[in-house]
Amino acid sequence: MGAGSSPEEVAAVLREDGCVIVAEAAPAATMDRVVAELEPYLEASARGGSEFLGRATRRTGALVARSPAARTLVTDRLVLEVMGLVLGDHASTFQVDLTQLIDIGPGESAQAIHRDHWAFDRFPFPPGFEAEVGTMWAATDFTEATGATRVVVGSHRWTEEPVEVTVEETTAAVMSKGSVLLYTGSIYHGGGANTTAGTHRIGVNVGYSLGWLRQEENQFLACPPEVARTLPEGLLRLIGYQRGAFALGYVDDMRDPLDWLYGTPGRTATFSAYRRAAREGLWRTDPYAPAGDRSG
Ligand SMILES: O=C(O)CCC(=O)C(=O)O
Ligand SMILES: [Fe+2]
Repeated sequence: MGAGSSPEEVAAVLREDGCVIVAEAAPAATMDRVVAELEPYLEASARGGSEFLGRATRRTGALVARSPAARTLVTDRLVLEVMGLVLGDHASTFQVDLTQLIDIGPGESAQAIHRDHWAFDRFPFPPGFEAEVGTMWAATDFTEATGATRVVVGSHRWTEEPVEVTVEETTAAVMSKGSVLLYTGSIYHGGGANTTAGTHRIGVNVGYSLGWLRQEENQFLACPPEVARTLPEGLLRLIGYQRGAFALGYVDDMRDPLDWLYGTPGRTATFSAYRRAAREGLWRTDPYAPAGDRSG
């Protein structure tokens, strides 16, 4: 779909197919900045220690703390509006689940085909109930040869879990740099094989999940309080500095993590006020305003 598509249009395809590509949703220059900012970390990252993680693949995380350019992807307006439709429709909040730059190097074999929501101890989420949605931003052109992510379109509807899904059943999510693939936690997919002699496939993987689930990447350690205090309110809420549901994740005297972060008194007493603050706060690009500065 084109970058001018509405969130409703993108969400409809995502619900129908389990995945959707939004072409050139970010400028190529943004992708170059992300890679440049993360290059030292990527250099220092070991290759994967298992077949699943990829022995010619390097992964580096903590993107919110390490890369200001990556923050623009994490908070991309279209992506967040789509998440609001496909996750926020059946939960009080959604959150960042993980952030990872994935560099599939030449000679890498295809990753085992899997469902990302297996991470939740293989809890059998009912078909149609999405716990997680991943995004994969192309930081290089994604081609069949470089190892574009492979998906089984429609497999989010499968009620039986087959013993194995083969790469032959998948389609490559071919896309140009700056494009983004959105895919549900329930769709069968995997990183592709890189059959080139010297071309790396680099993707920025940002996952989102329901606010009441444990995050895969621990955002509080990946982005500690001193870094968190430099971030806008919306991004803070996304990485988990808010209650994930009315009663989940409060601090001391039932304060919101944001109030703990800024040393301000708690203020949200009712469920509806909590929910309104969470929904409106997601869009705030300025620092968190302490209690009393706005009506809650
Ligand atoms: O790198 C990719 O294209 C996909 C990676 C993936 O699906 C995973 O690591 O869970
Ligand atoms: Fe995956």
